[in-house]
Amino acid sequence: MTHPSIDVLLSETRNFPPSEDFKAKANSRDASVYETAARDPEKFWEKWAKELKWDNPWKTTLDWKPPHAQWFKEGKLNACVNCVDRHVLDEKGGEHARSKKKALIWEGEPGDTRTLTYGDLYREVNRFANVLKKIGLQKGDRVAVYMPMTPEAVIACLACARLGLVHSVVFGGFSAESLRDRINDAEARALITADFGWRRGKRIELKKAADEALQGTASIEKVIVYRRDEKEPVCTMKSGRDLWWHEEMQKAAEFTAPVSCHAEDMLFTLYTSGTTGKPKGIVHTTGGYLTGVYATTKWVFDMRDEDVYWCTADIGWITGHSYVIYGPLSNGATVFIYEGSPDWPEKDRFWRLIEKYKVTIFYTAPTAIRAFMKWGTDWVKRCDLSSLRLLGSVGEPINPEAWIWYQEQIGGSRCPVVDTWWQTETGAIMVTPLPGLTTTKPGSATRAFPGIAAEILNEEGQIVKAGGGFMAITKPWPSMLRTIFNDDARYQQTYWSKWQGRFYFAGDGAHRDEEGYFWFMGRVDDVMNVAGHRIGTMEVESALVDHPSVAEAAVVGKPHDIKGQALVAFVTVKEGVATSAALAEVLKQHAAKKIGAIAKPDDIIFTADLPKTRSGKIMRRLLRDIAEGKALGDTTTLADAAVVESLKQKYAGTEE
Ligand code: 7RM
Repeated sequence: MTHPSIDVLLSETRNFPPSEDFKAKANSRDASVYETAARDPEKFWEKWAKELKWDNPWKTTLDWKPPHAQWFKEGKLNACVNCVDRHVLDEKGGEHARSKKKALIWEGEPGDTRTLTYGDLYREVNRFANVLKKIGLQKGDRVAVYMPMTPEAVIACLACARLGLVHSVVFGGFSAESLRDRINDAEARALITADFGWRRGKRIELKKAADEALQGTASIEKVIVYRRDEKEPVCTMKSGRDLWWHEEMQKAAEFTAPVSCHAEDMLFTLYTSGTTGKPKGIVHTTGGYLTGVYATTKWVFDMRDEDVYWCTADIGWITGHSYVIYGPLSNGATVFIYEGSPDWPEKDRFWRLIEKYKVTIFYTAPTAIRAFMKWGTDWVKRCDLSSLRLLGSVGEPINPEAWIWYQEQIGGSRCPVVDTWWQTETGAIMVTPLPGLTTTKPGSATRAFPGIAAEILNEEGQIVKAGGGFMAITKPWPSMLRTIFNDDARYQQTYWSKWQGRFYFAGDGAHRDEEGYFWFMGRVDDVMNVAGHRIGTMEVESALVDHPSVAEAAVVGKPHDIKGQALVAFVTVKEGVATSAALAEVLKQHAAKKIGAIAKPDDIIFTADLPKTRSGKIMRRLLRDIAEGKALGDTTTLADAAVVESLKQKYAGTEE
């Protein structure tokens, strides 16, 4: 798929106003909120923050010393209390009605199931917090989490939050080396992992990867290992370092007092790809983050007590943090989580799950939607999806065709579709329809959430009212990243240098139509988006260059029908190395081994030279044009124009 051009997008005439029924009952029904929030965003956010449970009130809503924000700074609260205790204990310490409500409904890939009420979750989290406390962890310590999608992944994060420990979740699909780098950067003292998880019928041996990672880390003192299947634990344990989750839980105390945290205490760090080789630890703090995810969950997903909500993201990504854990649980919602792949054992697995658990709200990524489209509607039609009442999309631009398919085939033309734009850095949804208020247009994420100052700016930082430019946020918002872990200079450079500290630079290109709706066009930097996952050009290049045969590599994204983008690597080999299809395969595997399967290039193109400027910079733009099969743009700055021509011919030769 080539994402439609802006001209095609803007000629989209279909639009979908909210139904009368939805409008009448929606959590957000008053359109004047956009204006009132814009007039006084601090007041708007303060109102939301007051819906959370605080131990101490704040005095200053916002302290803004660009580019550093502090929200609710004198306030104290605990994120775990807000997600769990508050639904279990009432104000007087008695039992809250929600304690018997389902908090987590889980299904593992092989079909094993578990349900935890809020009361159950409270007990598990308390016990596990005690386990963490007993190994000597203290407020502010970092804890790495490398888990399959099980209730224990959620419990691990919440137990950290209960003690003021900073979790650093590493996606289970990342390699041992990626895990090692993240542990080292965060200087994590403990690692929480599992012996294995299931994916497409295969065991993903997390502990084995963890053991490999730990050979290169000095900071980890203890490893807690969750046993995924008691009948067949599959790992070795290192005595003195490794502890079994289930054994420690048996010995742990029933109650662990929550640690009252400052609003600006770190809640977690999460690594994300940028334009340079090393992923950066995005820092989120407690009060503002929780306020942002709480508010957006309630309004964007229209969350209600009777909903069964399913966000398909893994907790290894920000979507899992904000919209599997903190947003829905702070709302007291019932959250469904599934461990495995959508096509296992059959391509109807998701629809069977929706039918079985009567899921009402479903949130997934365009890449998944495009795969479902390709698999065909027969898989969908055999399941009863009538429980659904709202659909969400996130992670990359959604093409109108996929949007319409989603709305018709999955939503039965009955459910509003919310296309939500946001980032690891923004913490919470920033641009989105409000399902009871916004008339949607397929392919547009529509408007900024109330209280969010989103604009398109030109190179000079002037507002583009209608037209194209750079996506920017012009005022601080509660859930914004506070810095990059241990690298504030990089924080300032990456997000705030483009317009001299005045506005937040998101790295996305976008367009605004006459009505002010946003249309996102993809990244404008060297970050690629493969199947909704962010991956840096330089990260993959470093992985390739690490191979002994490779002299130089340049990686670009090319349009892909399902994944949105796929990776193409242009590689020059070292003197004396013979290129072959076998070597290409070896290099693909090498990238996957170094980073994780998401970093595996689809194509490797060997070339004697890479197109460079006279100052020696690789011209990725030209490589992108070649990979996209486009006419070549301006080549006048090239040191050697012949390189490009021969590459172009070579690339054409690889296409079938
Ligand atoms: C939530 C998440 C962020 C990047 C972002 C965009 C792209 C995300 C949308 C989107 C168009 C959307 N965080 N992106 N959502 N593009 N429409 N609704 O994905 O940090 O992993 O990625 O993803 O390019 O900058 S992320």
